Amino acid sequence: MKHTMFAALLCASACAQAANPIVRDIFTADPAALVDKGRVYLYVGKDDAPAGGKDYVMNEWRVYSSCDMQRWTDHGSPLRYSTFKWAGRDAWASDIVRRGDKYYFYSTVDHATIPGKAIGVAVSDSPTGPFVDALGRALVTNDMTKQTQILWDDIDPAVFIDDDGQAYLYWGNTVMKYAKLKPNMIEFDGPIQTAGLDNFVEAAYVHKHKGTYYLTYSRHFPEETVAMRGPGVHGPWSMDGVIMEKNTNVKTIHQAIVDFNGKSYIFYHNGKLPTGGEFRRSVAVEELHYAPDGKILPVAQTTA
Ligand code: FUB
Repeated sequence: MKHTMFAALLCASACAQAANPIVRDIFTADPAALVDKGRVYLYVGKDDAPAGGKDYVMNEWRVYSSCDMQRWTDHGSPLRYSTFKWAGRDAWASDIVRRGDKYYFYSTVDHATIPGKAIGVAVSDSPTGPFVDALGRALVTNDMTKQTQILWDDIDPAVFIDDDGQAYLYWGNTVMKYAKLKPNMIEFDGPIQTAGLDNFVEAAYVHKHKGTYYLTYSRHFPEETVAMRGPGVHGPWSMDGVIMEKNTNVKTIHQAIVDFNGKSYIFYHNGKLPTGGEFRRSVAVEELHYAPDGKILPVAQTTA
């Protein structure tokens, strides 16, 4: 009850504007979303590349929240790549979940001493941070024992807690990987498994809606978002097809899907702000609809 009243008060005093792109004063990418105590929290990476830049410049994550998906409150930066002392650069894609009274933030960074991308986990008592490194080392790093080094395959973590309380982390580039998490949320419980998926590139994301499990991900490059359905967290997954077409001036798209106040939403990014593009992206959101048989219906991008 206390939470509801607090949320209502916050809602009444909310700020910022509606419509897409959600954030217009900076470039934002790789949305992650969390519904908590009557608000939806949106986590983004900040795209800091200059106009005409040739690569990502991403140093921090930012968090926004809303009670109505229209008015967004800017909560600033809850952590940077340097929150992980072992990281060298790159605040890439992330995901977040609440377990008990703690918030666990899984994030892609570049490892300072092990070549390639790595996944860290940070923890906070609040969805708006500040977050601290929960493990003091990476949860996932490049496997240096392999003859062929793939430096990009440990990116884009997505966390999912099943109804029985078991948590899973999904991630990967080219091959989707996943593993059980221990109840402490900062260690794996068992082996890392892989799944062969049609032209999988990145942005694996598992959610459950009305009893059905959904795996969405970015397929091909430039990327389109596709959806699969399955009976559980391990699949088997069956392909429903494209739910969002590729962007025109950005090759990536990176989705996150949540239910909030009786509706479903898909967050993603495009390059629709003026001077936007490949390394200057913008996060947007659309309402998502399911067919009576549970299939996710294709959704078009909208602007203001
Ligand atoms: O933002 C850097 C990378 O681009 C992310 O990790 C991918 O999902 C793609 O959006």
